[in-house]
Amino acid sequence: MASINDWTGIKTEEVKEYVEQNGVANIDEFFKKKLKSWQDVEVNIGITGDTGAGKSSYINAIRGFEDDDEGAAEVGVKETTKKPTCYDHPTNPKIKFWDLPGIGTPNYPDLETYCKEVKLETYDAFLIFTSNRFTANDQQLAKKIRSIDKRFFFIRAKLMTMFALRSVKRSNHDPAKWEFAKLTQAILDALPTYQRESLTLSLDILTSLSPQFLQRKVQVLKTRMWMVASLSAAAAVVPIPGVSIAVDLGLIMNEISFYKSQLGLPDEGSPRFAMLSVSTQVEVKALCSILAGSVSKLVMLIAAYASEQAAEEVIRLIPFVGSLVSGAMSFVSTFFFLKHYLKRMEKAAELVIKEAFQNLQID
Ligand SMILES: Nc1nc2c(ncn2[C@@H]2O[C@H](COP(=O)(O)OP(=O)(O)OP(=O)(O)O)[C@@H](O)[C@H]2O)c(=O)[nH]1
Ligand SMILES: [Mg+2]
Repeated sequence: MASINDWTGIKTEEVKEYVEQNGVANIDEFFKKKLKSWQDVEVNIGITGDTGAGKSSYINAIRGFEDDDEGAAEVGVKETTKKPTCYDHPTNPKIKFWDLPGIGTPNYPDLETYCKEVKLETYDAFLIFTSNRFTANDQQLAKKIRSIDKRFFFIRAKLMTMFALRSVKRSNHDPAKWEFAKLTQAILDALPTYQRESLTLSLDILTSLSPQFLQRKVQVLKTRMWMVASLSAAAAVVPIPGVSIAVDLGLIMNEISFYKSQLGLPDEGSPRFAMLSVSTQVEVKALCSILAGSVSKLVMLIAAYASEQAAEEVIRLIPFVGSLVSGAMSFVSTFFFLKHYLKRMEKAAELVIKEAFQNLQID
């Protein structure tokens, strides 16, 4: 069975602090909150750069707006955007694009005034729009952003022929969609870890079906596992017959169901399911069957992952687990069961993506 090296993403400092202050009595509340916290994360992206570089046009393009549509950002040849304006990401309202005024205009003649007026430090990451060549403003802006410990990347908007992108009909072949998936990944990479992980979970895998994006999801799901296992140990309600452990079955089922939606495994009977090869259908069906299947079967599956040796390692690594009634064995069986199951679901999701691509090419 696994050794200590296999435990990924366990960050015990916060738990330790909590236990020191509150004891273990309500530790389940602590983990429940942590596991849900990704839903509250909002990311503010500052769209900045020289005046006229195409910032507002770009925001319209990725939102699928024509420049003269109602609700579109105002576009123009001369110093058009006067104050920071917020626009939602088209598929994820947790990402806010802030259309900032251009730099180097009468209202914002120098960098210092600009940074102060647009409140540069309030954004989480930046896209710096440049025209054909890098200007002094671009360089100074980049330096300034780095000095406040934020990340940015350059976009040469007009070279990306956004107008061409916009005119293509929306479909799975839509290049705007690919452009957009690339942009989203770049944004993710520019964010601090916690925001990146939270945002990864809030992105819909179907809009950016790609093996890389699947990997990102899986990595984040792995970082939750030790928390789910801790919670299962803390809230253990169902004793497993024949073994002296108990786990929280409802919690485990919820997490598996979360994996299913996060990884985009289609429901049986849905059009996406019907498009899969027979062997992939069988695997997806088998994986999802435990969500509606018999409790005793699930219990036996989980119990198979109990291990004394691993339990000892857990207690060394996360001491509070040892002080819980059902303790380390519950943790271990939950953790390894989830680990094993996520691996299988990841493999199935890879097939789902691969087959979706093949279908696209046949179309
Ligand atoms: N050829 C071409 N022109 C573009 C493109 N994107 C924007 N423009 C034009 O460039 C001008 C400036 O565009 P905006 O999007 O208003 O630029 P901005 O960076 O928001 O400018 P400010 O709000 O003044 O900072 C407009 O006339 C746009 O029509 C592009 O991809 N190609
Ligand atoms: Mg503008």
